[in-house]
Amino acid sequence: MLRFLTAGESHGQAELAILEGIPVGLSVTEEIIQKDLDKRRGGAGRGGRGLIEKDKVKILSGVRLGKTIGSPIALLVENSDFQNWKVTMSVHPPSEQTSHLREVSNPRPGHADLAGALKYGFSDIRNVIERSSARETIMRVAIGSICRRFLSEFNIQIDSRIIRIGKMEIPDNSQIEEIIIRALKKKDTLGGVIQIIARNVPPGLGSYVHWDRKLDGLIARALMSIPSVKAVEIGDGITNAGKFGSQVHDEIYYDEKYLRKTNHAGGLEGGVTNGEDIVCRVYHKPLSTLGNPFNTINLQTKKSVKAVVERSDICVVPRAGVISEAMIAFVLSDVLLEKFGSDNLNDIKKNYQNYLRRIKI
Ligand code: EPS
Repeated sequence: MLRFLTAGESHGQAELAILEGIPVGLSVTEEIIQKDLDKRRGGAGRGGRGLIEKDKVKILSGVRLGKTIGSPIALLVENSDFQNWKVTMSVHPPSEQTSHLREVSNPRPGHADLAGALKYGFSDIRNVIERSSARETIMRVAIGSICRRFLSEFNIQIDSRIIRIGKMEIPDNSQIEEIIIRALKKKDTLGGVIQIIARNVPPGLGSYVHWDRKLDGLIARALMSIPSVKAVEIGDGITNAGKFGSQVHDEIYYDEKYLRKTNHAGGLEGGVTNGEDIVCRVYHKPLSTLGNPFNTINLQTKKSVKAVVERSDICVVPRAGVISEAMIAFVLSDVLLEKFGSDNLNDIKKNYQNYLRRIKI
């Protein structure tokens, strides 16, 4: 139903996206998208790039007089840093003046550098770094913002909170900066865990009938595709694996609608929403650009060298919640459109209300 593509290199002219499948009649403004982009931009653990970029979004198509018109929505965020990288990121072959540009040949363990260079046959890892950069997530957040706007028409809300930075449990956000500064002083990086919750999700989204329509699988794929995410948990999936069934399943009762006493399943049973909140956790690995770089192999000489030290962040966790929220917003919008129709917002709302009446919630 819904699909998007992004384009853009981290230091290229711009980040771009095309989103197709949002129904007619949804109010969308640059201001709404900008609020989410601003959440992604700043915060503790951000490297130098955060000071350079403003991440201002432009809507180029698909919206007329503040409302969607059914055609693809094109979004653009220009990279301010392109001005500083213009020569490096030129689309023209290097002239004599630019031929001194140094190739990146020392891949960072943990990054896409080596695997990407081998896959495409690059001698210059810069070609990999530019596209594998987490800067691409700017467009996911912009897309997610539109999807979130759509979901809010059905009163579905998505938010997130940090559970852990490194090994430290984070009850509130007050210690985050201190933990990250400690890592920075050690020239090291940190990962962590973020919990995302989608509230007021109706039962019956997704499907149990085939593997590629199961909503837990679709959510896991979407979250896993976020740079630095190495594990995804739905509900209490990880701890549940070590418990008895009697400690894990969520008893059903009825109070004008079907409800559960607990929500260990994280709102999903058999790949279908059950009406409880969808609860997921994403596990981010520590970033792989290390101030004290690891040993690696130079692509040209095959000799042992230190990995390249690129400008990078220390920890993405403080600002990454909005990226996971965006990916969940996209997936939920897609399955909602699949179930209730896809062209016109008012038609979809009527179908939705009929469904709620039928299942009496
Ligand atoms: C990012 C932009 C990047 C990094 C970061 C995310 O900018 P630069 O490479 O110019 O510093 O700050 O990307 C990574 C940490 C990574 O590993 O790719 C952004 O705008 O989010």
